[in-house]
Amino acid sequence: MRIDYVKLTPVAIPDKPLLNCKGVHQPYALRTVIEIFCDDGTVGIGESYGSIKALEGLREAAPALVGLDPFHLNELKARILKALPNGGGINAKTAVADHKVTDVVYSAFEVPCLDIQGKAVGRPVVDLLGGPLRQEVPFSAYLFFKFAGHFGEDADDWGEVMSPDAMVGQARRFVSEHGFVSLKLKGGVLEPDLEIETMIKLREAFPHHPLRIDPNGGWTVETAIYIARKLEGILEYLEDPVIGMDAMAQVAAATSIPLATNMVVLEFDQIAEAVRKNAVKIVLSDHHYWGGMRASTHLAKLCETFDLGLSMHSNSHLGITLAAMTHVAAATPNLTYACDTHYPWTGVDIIEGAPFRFEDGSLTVPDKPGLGVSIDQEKLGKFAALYEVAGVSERNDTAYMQQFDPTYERRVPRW
Ligand code: GKR
Ligand code: MG
Repeated sequence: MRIDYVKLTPVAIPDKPLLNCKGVHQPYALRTVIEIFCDDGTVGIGESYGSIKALEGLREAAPALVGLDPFHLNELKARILKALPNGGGINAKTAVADHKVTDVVYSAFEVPCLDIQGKAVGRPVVDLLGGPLRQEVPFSAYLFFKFAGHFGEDADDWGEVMSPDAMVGQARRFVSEHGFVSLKLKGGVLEPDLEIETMIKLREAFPHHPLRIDPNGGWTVETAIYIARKLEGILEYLEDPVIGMDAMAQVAAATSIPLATNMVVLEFDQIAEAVRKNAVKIVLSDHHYWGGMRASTHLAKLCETFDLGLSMHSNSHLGITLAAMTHVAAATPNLTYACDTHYPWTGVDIIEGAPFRFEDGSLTVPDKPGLGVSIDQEKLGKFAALYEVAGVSERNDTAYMQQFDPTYERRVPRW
């Protein structure tokens, strides 16, 4: 079996005005949908970032896949490294951390190759990763402060959530609609005392739900230590309170709350420094940038070796990504925390049939051959058309926030 050709479709998917420490989500989140066609008619699918640099990297490397045996993932990596000799990162200047284009492109093409392999041998992808250790994968609710509606538009059905009490209401809806157990708050948005109050109110409303807060490095070391002291005994972990390995180590030394990260440990060679400096206790995996689904299971082995916990990161995404996340999570022995997901915020999908449904906050691992999901071409066409008219090729939460508030400045840390 050989790869005949690769089709890349950038899509724009409607998003909600969700706030973080750098601004607010734009009306559309960008993704790229990948289809790999083999000479025997098998098609493998995948989903990756839609930012312009990721898309350009995918476009540049795609021709190198022609003729490749989809089981030969080592050669896939070699061909991508050769096709993208200049490497580089994919993230916009407004982002705080960056991801390597070669890792991102490899990951993006590995998923459809594994989908093809699974279809060829009649087994779900999880079996190619060593088989499932759990049939149900738990996900966490991803709580966001948010504006009532997009700029110049009416309120959406979530309404405005800009206070601790409103956030408890949002959490109640997530828990009642999806059954989520762990609750994660995107912090760094309101002033620190209000975010402390939010976490305390969430604890009162949900005494048995693990709680996390992630300000994406939006706090200074002093603020982070102040907040950590107030939230001792309340959080299961504190994610990226500050930016930089040394700053994380300073906060870690001052609190008993374990620190988690998807911002200072996002490549294998950063693990050594994190361990040496005792900067983090939990690393977030993500097959889109750690170098694929298999590499995510290798990360798990390293975490076990260094006695680090493992959780899973998410960005705005569709169901192909969710399926891949679920396969990886099911095959990872020490994924001991519920995975993040933005899926409920997206509210639309391009997969055939009904979108994924969380039961008691968990998803059942798909058991059909490959990823277990397929593309509804009509839906794909609709969101591809939206990409063409949306006129956005890069995420810029700061610029969008400036439409709401022209005096807003990007400041990380903010508080
Ligand atoms: O969607 O605004 C967001 C998040 O802040 C996202 O961009 C982060 O990558 O969810 C992510 C995180 O855990 O840092
Ligand atoms: Mg994070």
